Amino acid sequence: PNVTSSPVTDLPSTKIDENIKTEPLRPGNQDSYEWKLVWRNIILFVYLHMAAVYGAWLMFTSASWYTVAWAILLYQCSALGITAGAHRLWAHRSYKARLPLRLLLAFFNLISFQNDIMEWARDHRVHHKYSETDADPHNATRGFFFSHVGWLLCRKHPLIREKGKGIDMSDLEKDTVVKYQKKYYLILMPLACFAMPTLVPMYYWGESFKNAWFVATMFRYAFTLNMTWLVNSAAHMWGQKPYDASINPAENLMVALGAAGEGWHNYHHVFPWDYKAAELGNYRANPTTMFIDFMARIGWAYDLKTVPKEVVVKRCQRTGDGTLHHSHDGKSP
Ligand code: ST9
Ligand code: ZN
Ligand code: ZN
Repeated sequence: PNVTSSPVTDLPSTKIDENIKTEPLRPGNQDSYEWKLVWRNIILFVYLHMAAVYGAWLMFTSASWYTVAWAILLYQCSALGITAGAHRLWAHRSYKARLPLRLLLAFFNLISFQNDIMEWARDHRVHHKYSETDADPHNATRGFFFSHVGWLLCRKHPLIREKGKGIDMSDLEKDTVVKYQKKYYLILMPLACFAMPTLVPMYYWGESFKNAWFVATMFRYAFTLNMTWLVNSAAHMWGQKPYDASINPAENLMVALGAAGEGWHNYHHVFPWDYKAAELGNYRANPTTMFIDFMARIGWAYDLKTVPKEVVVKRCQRTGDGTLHHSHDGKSP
């Protein structure tokens, strides 16, 4: 349909504060506060990625298959700590979780080391509210590299802090699990992300320190980080836009596959409160939804929020790029 340019003003996810929608930064035309490099981070991330390449080599040449399986398990658990935890539960409140599930997700989240839940959720709320502006921590209009990892290598744009102050975080301040995860983060995170992943293979199946460290810890951590970052870079650049053609976030199957179901990013930016972070059923490349549904069955998750199909269909007709055609049988496709 030819509705791609119609203004979108009815949804919080796409509401952009025109006051702060500034020129995207261009090379050679940056204000002096931009690209204040943080060398500590650059050095650590260069080491991490070199160690991860070595770990990938060891994975095929000398590590035990148990260690490889362990790395895969850690990837899946830490992914859930981000997707089902920091993202869909805490940042978006798209469902509610009882204490045991919150504890489990907070623990998984520590394995992923992507900053504490509070910091992650605040950055993410700012990202949705001020998408593709200087107040967006990983503003994708600054290019693939910046939105992928560059934003973690330099000082934040002052607008992030300024606009971030206005974000309501009171719900998370009241969550004791989030509070304690933050309070003890610098003790718990190194244990969960680095010590435990390395020591378990050494203790339980006699793996060498070298294999355990480079495969289960360095490679697994770098891999999980990059899969997450692809949501900010690739899924903000490439893919179809059936729900809103006027925004950058897109439906990207490859990203969904690597990021436990978080690649359906056009839908997610239009309907961020949907616990599935995607429209289509059948768990299409969406293990996180499967996990939340399972938790709902055992009563640990409840109040799962979603969007009625009619609302989605209308929105597609109004603002989508016409790449998705809904069937009219009343069932979800
Ligand atoms: C990592 C995070 O990798 C990845 C997040 C990805 C998000 C993806 C989202 C996509 C959707 C979900 C998909 C999930 C898919 C998962 C798939 C899994 C397979 N509002 O930070 P500072 C304040 S982390 C309000 O030092 P600098 C702040 O409170 C990797 N205020 O800024 C502070 O105030 P005060 C590991 C804010 O100095 C002040 O500003 N971690 C906000 O510019 C300064 O804060 C790292 O590498 C806000 N939003 O430094 C660490 N933000 O002084 C990386 C900040 O009063 N971080 N403030 O306390 C750093 O080293 C630094 O933050 C920095 C910026 C160098 C990047
Ligand atoms: Zn996004
Ligand atoms: Zn989100």
